[in-house]
Amino acid sequence: MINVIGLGYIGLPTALMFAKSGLKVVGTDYNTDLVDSLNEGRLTFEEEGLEELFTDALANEIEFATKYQETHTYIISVPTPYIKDSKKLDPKYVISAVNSVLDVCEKGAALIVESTVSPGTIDKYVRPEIEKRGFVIGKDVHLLHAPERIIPGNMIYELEYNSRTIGADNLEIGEKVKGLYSNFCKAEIEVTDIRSAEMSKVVENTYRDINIAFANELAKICHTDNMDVYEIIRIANMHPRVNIMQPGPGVGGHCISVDPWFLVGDYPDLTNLILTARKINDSMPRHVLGRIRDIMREHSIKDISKVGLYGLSYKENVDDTRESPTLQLLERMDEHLAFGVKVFDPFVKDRIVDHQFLNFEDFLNEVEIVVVMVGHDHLKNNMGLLQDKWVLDTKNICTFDGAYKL
Ligand code: SAJ
Repeated sequence: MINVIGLGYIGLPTALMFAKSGLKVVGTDYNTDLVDSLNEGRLTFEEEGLEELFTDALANEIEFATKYQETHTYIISVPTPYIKDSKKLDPKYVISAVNSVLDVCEKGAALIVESTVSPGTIDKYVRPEIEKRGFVIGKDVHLLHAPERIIPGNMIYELEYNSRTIGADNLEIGEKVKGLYSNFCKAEIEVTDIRSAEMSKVVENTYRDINIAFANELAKICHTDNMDVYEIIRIANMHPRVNIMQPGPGVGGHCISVDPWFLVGDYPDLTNLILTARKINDSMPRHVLGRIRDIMREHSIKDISKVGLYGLSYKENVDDTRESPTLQLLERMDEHLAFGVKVFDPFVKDRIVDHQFLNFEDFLNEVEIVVVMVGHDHLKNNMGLLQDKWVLDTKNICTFDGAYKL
């Protein structure tokens, strides 16, 4: 039996995939409401293909509990936040999960940490914690790191078809755990040491952050001299060795906007490029604010409550609002300015900010300027409704003439 610890955006789909592949799975989370909801057959977030996967896993008798199970395989997928001031990872949830596992696990159990951690975290915090409890690693328990690579919006497909990395203390246990993931993962699985697995995961997300920062910097340059950044990127990308990403209102989510800070926090003297990229991406909400002010001035709109932000999630077609550019923008607006600005997101069904509308047409009725912060399909399918508004399109999705760009 596999006990998956943490039933959030990564842990839940992973647990469901193992169950679908025919293994006995219990998913554990300390959040009673979440566990109750899953036991009553209700999913806790939206994701393409998740409903079907949930149905298949239920048919294979997956269970959900708040208690850790006595077994030989644990997958730990708990949050790894970073401490805002020091930019370092806070390992408290991983440590607490590992301790709870040690309370119940069978001799020789595999503890597989899936949560993204900063390079060195396992040696620095997890290993000593296990040893402190009197367990011999490699004999009483095995410690592994198997970072996930799935992208929200395409998670279920990517669980099956993305290659993966497994970090282990020795090849034998690494190969065993590779065999376990092969139950559902059809792509290559690379076994390496734990430190390399930690580092490669953080490097992957940092690479993407730096490339988005380049696109965002280009957007600012092009705006200054009235050039079309999208046309320039399109043409440049026709070169066989150029692949520039898309500019946007900022970089959100719990991965790309967080992981590079682990490197900056640990290697402050060696991370000029990484830090600059972070700063550029973090500056985008402010750039959007400047563009909103330009448009208000141009059309003599003085009342900020006539501005509507479309999109609260961190990217298209997901309901996850963690570190979202819209929340960053609202934070950056001083109190006076934030007062009255309207917000709508079809995926965010609870009110989480002031002046948030739950109905698109009510939202549109209140505003003269619509700022497209997220390119949800919902908006792409309702473009016609924007025709009589001034539109600032930070995602380059508007199909009509006259929308303002970043
Ligand atoms: N974004 C841009 N321009 C782009 C692409 C993205 O501005 O061209 C923005 C998005 O709008 C969003 C942010 O970047 O605000 C991050 O979104 P994303 O789609 O790039 O990535 P995530 O955070 O959803 O998922 C990433 C993925 N990592 C990589 O592609 C290297 C995913 O594979 C990881 O599993 C995930 O982080 C994670 O959990 O670490």
